Amino acid sequence: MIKKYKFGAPFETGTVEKNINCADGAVSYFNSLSSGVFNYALNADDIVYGLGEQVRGINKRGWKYESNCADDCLHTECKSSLYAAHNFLVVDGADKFGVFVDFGGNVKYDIGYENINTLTISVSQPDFYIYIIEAQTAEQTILEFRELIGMSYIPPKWAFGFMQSRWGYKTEEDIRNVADSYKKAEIPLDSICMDIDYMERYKDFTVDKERFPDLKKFSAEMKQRDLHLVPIIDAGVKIEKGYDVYEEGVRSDYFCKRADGSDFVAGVWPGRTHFPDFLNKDARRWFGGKYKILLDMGIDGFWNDMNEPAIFYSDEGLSAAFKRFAEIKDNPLDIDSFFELQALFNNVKNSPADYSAFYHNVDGEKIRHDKVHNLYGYNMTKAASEAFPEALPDKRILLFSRASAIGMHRYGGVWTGDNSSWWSHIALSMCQLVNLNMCGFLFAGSDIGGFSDNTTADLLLRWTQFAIFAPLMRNHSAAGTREQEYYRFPELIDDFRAVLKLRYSLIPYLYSEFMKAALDNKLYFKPLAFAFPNDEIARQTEDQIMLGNELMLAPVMKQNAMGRYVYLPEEMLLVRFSKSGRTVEKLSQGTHFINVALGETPLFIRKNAIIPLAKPAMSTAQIDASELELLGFVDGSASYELYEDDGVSTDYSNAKRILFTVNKNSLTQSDGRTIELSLYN
Ligand code: MIG
Repeated sequence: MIKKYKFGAPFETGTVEKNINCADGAVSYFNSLSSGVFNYALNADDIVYGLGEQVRGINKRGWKYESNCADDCLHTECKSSLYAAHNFLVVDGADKFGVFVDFGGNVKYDIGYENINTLTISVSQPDFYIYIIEAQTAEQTILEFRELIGMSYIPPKWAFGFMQSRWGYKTEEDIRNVADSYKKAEIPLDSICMDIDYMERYKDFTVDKERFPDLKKFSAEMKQRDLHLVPIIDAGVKIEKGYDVYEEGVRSDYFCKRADGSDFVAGVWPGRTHFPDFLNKDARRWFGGKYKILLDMGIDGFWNDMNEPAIFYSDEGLSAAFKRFAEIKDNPLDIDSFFELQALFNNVKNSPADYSAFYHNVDGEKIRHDKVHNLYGYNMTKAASEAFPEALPDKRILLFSRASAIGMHRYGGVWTGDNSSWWSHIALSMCQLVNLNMCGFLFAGSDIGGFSDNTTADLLLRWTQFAIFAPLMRNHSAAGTREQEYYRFPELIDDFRAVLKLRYSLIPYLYSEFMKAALDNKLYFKPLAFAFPNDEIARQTEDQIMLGNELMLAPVMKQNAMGRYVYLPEEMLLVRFSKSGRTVEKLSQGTHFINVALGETPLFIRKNAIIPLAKPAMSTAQIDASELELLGFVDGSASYELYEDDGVSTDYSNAKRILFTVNKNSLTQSDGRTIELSLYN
């Protein structure tokens, strides 16, 4: 059951797709303290899920969070907001309900911080909607919410292949080298990302002629090798005379404006830029149409960056800082003025003052940015997504974004931004992916190996052993850090090859799970608590998660650990995959210490469950699903529904769903393809 409450005159965010009548009276479950502030008394054992891409655990209790899309590259526990604003929470206890705050500005969530027993939601403006979703279980609540917000974005099938990226590939030759090195290492690969250096002076929709003399030809050369190029698009448009995107935007009033009507200036990678007004539908159409420039060169995937939007500096911020600097520079420095001096230019970045200094034009209405701040990246991605069908009808285009709000889940996926090469960030990515799923973001992944800081071979390997299960699987790193393509680590190359091959063997399964999650409204990843709601230990487990109905993942996430404790809510089959093949072991319900050597990927299969495995291939296009192995733990009967389609068209009605059923040791239902059975009991 869903109840909708209206406060003031809300801005229509476009997040909710279903029309629901507004309810009268107070918001269920909550006490309203003052305008926009709602309290809920938590019981000691309530779990609070949600908030999508955030810091900390799967259970969000014990911290205060904020919806405030921010370009922040230090993802530590003390932060309150990263790049996204996912205003959906689920309380799972004696009460079971979801709450969604439909609002584009700042929302604060104190989930047992000030008072360990109180959940407080504070909406920064008086105009918003709140939805309360009630169902029998927490999972059901989430699925009802997902129905409310519409179907999740579906990428092309090749996007489930491995993606290599690095901020530092500058030329065609750099990229060709990456492709060649992967080929030589016999490690599968489907795409290579192009970071900001492909552009001419960081200008959107331009290609640097020296570095990429003929991108169309180059992308065709890569396609020949089953490789897709995925360029980055930044939000800010460089101010430069003669640059058509800039000139058109100025001429048509498509940029965000200051209060006085002039175009707002933000310093980002290209230097001084204007921000396209993605909340203006005409500007959206215009900017989205520009992606065609690259689509026409054979590009079929993009990542949208800097769309919180990130602001390194504004004209106003810089001059205020210079002015203050002039005032204090001749004063004798005491400790306070020293710190003021030190902070002066740092604070110019992403400053709140700037976010309330520019305006959007929404159907003629002027709206101050801070009131809709969290909808900016969402609408940038929507702009691209809505324009794709015009350029390429009926074709799926890969699209993922850094900033997002719920609603954007219909238009693109997300990556979790600039994480670090820290062991704790494997675990963080796991928690983020689970909560992202609840908010509709199924196509998601984190920079494998870590973006900032230097990775190590073992970190990269352990991280990959988890990340092969994420829909978006990308190794990406920052300029200046240790190079972390898999072939850079010859000592472990056979292990990397084995884990990547495992990813490709799993693609028929992963793709089926993803497509069923999107089309049939299911979760891809979920916490153990959803599969075993009455199991107290399962409810508290945050370092193991479920994938589909078949698998439990329990990766090793600690350095130098050659194993880990695993909790099994029921008997399961442990399969360890490595370069020397695989071993299989039945484990009883309870806690076990399992040995997991550095090169081993552990996987748990539930009882009476089977998964399909293909022979490994060097690209998704080469996966031959006419021969499959069914690997399972079966002492009665088990079945699996495989989903297959052409992987590129947006018409899913021609997809095939094939049910495989096994009984003890024999296949009782199939579609006639070659099946090898590996069933254990
Ligand atoms: O200010 O384009 O999160 O993935 O490599 C940094 C350079 C800008 C941030 C993105 C990251 C990307 C980087 N970008």
